[in-house]
Amino acid sequence: MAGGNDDALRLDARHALSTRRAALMRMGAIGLAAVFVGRGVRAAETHPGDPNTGYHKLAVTAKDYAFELPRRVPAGHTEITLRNEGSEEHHAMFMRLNTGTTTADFMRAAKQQDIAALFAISSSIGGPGSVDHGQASTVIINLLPGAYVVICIVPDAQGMPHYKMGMLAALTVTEAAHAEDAPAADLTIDLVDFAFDQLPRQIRGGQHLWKVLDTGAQLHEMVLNRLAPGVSFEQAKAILMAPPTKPTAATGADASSATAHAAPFTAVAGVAPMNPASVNWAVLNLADGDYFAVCYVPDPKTGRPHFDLGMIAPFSVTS
Ligand SMILES: [Cu+2]
Repeated sequence: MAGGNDDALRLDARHALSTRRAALMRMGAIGLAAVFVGRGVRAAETHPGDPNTGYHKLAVTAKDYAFELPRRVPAGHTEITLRNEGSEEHHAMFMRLNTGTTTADFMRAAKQQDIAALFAISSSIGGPGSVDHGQASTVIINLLPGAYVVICIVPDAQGMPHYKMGMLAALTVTEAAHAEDAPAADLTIDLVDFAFDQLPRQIRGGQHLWKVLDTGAQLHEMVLNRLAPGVSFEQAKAILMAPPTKPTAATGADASSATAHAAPFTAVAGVAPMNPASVNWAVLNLADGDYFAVCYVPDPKTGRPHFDLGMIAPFSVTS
């Protein structure tokens, strides 16, 4: 890529990203333990058809700003697909309510400024990871009976987490009606503080089933971004690492104009932020290309996103 285009690309993307990153840093400063930075500008892309793993299916649709999903599902290993029909990036985090916590308690806690209020009464078992507009992500999770609320904590350009704008939906998981075995994974990835352990640099194209475990002490996610042709991992990393720009009245306009340009990378699959000891199986159908895995969850101590601490890694897919 020519130097001029390169600079323009970096500048455009940085505006969009740094706005959300700046929002994250502000939230970190007021004690939010788990909200994380927004990311890449979007690009329309087709997504692969429904995977067919043979597991019970749960379809979730994300819009700006709402979820559509059934109110009740049976327990057991479940293939959960999130389709993003919104314009912003979204994920579906499955928050399992603690014993004694009601959905009404959760909805009240969601009105508090600090997301820590949610983690005091529930924990995330993961879910389909963040994807951009037009993309779909699929995971298999062993759903235990109980009360859940599905939320999106990706922030908008002003730093408002989407769950505060309507992206939260109650779900009841009823006693098991089906009891399949756990899926057989072709790869196991540990989310540790702060790395993607055992993520290979080279992956064969096509269908994959990755077992993803949070073996760390913090909340972690794995977002798989596909780099646009001609964009390098180093460029993408530089965009993410760029220091936040000062929020100004013009920043919002800059961010939206930047999205009119080609995206340097697109979120195509992954697993949502999950509490330690959670297990998700990511159902993947990867086209050839260059990718990177990233975790945007902030470290509660420093407020720095995990990718700043090492949780970002490139890989390539070739058939
Ligand atoms: Cu992380």
